[in-house]
Amino acid sequence: MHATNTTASGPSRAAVDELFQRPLLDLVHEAASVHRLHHEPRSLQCSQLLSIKTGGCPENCGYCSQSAHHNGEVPREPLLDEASVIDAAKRARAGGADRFCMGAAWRQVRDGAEFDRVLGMVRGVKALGLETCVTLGMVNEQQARRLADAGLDYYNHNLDTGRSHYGAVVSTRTYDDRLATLDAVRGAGLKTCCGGIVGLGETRAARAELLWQLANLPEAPTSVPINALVPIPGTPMGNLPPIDWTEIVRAVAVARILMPRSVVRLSAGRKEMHEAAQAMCFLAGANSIFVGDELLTTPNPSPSSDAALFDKLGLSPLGSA
Ligand code: SAM
Ligand code: DTB
Ligand code: SF4
Repeated sequence: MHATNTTASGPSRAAVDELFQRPLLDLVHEAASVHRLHHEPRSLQCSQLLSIKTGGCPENCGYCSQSAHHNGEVPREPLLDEASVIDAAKRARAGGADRFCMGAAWRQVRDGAEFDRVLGMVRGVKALGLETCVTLGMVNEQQARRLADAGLDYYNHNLDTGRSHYGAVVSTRTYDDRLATLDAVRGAGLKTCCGGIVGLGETRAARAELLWQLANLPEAPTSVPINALVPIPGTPMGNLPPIDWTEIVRAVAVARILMPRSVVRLSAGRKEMHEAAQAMCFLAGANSIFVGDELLTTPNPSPSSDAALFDKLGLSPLGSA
């Protein structure tokens, strides 16, 4: 099945299912051991997000505040100008972020003045000495090359969930569309940032399927964001019950074991998590977070509460080194 997108060397589905069934503390212990073999366990990669074009998205992702299909859609904002993005990136750098991630509510990149403006933003943010990341929807290899030439380091494009659950989340594009964009991004020599969301009403098996797929891409993503659903009132998934914190820890731990060299980001949903649960995720191998008061359209823990947490846990943001 889908042989072009898998390699023979990755883990089997059965092996991933088995990891998910382990007693939690055994799993966390193994993940922590793997983590310490490959990473400096006290350092934390810190990315800051900015929504550069908000709302009005033609896709119908059931979790998203920016889809034009849902009542829960946030107010629309056109593509920002380059200067205000550079200002925001300077503030992010001053706050200790080491990577600046720009997100646009587009179905796909279209060549033209707006894409040229995004290329200018990438050049400007890179010139500040920050790592750069964008998430712009589907992209072809030629566009990805232009982004790389402008100084882009990472392209974020999530698989969101396992293939079997994908149709319950979005119907305006397919899993194979997502995989094709990831191929284009890789083909252009960009690093991939690719992960998913837990708490979309999926089974543990579908979560295993997502992590199996990520670990079986031709190259494991360099960065793997694990988001917990931030429920948005008025969206199809706005009323789903919150996922138990141990399932988030489990997903982080399995990601760490399956993709030992990748950076695993404890992404959306941290504001709703207890500090102790976040601490267990860091122990289980999460070594990246989003910093700053806002994600794209929803709140994130405040910089002061994060600073207090880093202090309690002995973690150092990369940007402060
Ligand atoms: N439109 C582009 C796309 O879909 O690729 C980029 C922006 S989109 C907001 C980026 C990712 O954020 C999604 O793929 C999803 O994994 C995550 N995300 C969006 N809304 C979320 C929510 N309410 N809770 C958790 N994660 C969310
Ligand atoms: C990712 O995996 N999570 C980020 C980023 N990639 C673009 C987005 C999280 C969005 C959370 C909901 C919001 O703020 O709209
Ligand atoms: Fe659009 Fe991305 Fe939101 Fe889906 S997740 S509706 S593609 S902005």
